Amino acid sequence: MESKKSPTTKRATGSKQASRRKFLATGAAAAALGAVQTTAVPAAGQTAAPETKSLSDLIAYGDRSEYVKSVRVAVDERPSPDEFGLTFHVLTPLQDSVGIITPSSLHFIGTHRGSIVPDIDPKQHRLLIHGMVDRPLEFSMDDLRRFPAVSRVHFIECLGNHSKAKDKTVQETHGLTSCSEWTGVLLSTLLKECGVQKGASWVVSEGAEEVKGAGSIRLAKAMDDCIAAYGQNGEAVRPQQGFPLRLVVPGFEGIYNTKWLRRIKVVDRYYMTYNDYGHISKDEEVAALTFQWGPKSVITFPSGGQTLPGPGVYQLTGLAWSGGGAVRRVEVSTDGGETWKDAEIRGGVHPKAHTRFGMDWKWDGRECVVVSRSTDELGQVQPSRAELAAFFKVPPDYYKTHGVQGSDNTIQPWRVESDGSVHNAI
Ligand SMILES: Nc1nc2c(c(=O)[nH]1)N[C@H]1C(S)=C(S)[C@@H](COP(=O)(O)O)O[C@H]1N2
Ligand SMILES: [Mo]
Repeated sequence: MESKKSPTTKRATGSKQASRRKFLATGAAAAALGAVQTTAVPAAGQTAAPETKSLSDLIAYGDRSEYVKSVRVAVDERPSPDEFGLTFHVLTPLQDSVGIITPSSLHFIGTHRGSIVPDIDPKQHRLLIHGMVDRPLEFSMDDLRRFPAVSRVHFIECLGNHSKAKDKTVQETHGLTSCSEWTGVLLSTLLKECGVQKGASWVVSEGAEEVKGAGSIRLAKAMDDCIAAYGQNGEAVRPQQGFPLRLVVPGFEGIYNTKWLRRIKVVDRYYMTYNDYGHISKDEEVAALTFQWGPKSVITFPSGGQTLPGPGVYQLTGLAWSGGGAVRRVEVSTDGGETWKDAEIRGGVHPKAHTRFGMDWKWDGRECVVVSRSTDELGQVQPSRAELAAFFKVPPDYYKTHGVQGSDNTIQPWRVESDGSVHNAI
């Protein structure tokens, strides 16, 4: 139904009027058939518009309960969609998450320079693989489905996922990461089909939209666990996530996960692309930090903006993940990092995927600071802001007032006040 479609999938000009006309037309038709009146959940920056759904629509594609209101919000620096229909970063409501899978409709949206989601007909879509290969090949979506598929659970996280002192909720501090089951063909399968030539060492991937999403990854990574994905959580990849085809580069910074994937070129060196602005640094230590995510975790309950009704037993819970592989251990401290206790892993543990942890927690009603820290299968341990400061040889309090360089995988503290309110305690 047109009125339900994300505004970002429409062209910038004339779309408002056209959709309004269509909305009025379908509304009248549905009313004549005795339709059920429901209210759409407002997207960020929009006001709720009444929406009419026919009974057959409600059967055809399910809606969530009208009592469930969890929504994505745009980052406060940039409204989305803006007056030109461009979408910038949009945050997943992690505070409401359960389990490890992000519903596709709540997956964060990351666009480097803002984009209008391209409206791609999968029948017309092609993936070209060329460059240093024996046989350059063009794959239709039907061609891709003739190769063996894999389904794997992986997180995607934007480099911009920085926790700042001004951020109030876990959606604001950590909402630029989400986790889906991705289905598609391993990139290695397709590259082998084309025959990678000797001397090739990098691949460049390109998306189909106006602001071309492109990025270079090492051939070794491309041959390892990257997926040309057409499926997300049991159905087609969502338009905002790259329909009909996206690259999933497990564990790497979000920007390498090229959406609306249309071209892969096999090359013998790193290619700078439009996206490299701000993502490459002459400082080698900083540059290294922008590639693969380190171990990370965050407590989603209790977290900023929530309120505990009073002392008593609660389930403290959160998410842990690492670009280095599977999460091996999550420790929790309820005294700001003085003493630590192992949390339980609750649910599936997948490499390079969100992993749910939890523990019974008895709150005595006194002010306290809760923190979590994860360790991955490589033995890497999530650092605190003070540890990061020591590593980079800056004053211990430096990262309370300055942004973290590169990717921010530092420990997130939440302060629970004696009145039960929870606040960001960076
Ligand atoms: N074609 C294209 N691919 C893209 C982008 C883009 O703007 N265009 N944004 C990248 C960035 S910066 C991130 S963080 C991830 C976000 O993926 P998501 O929107 O599915 O969450 O997609 C990456 N792939
Ligand atoms: Mo990103």
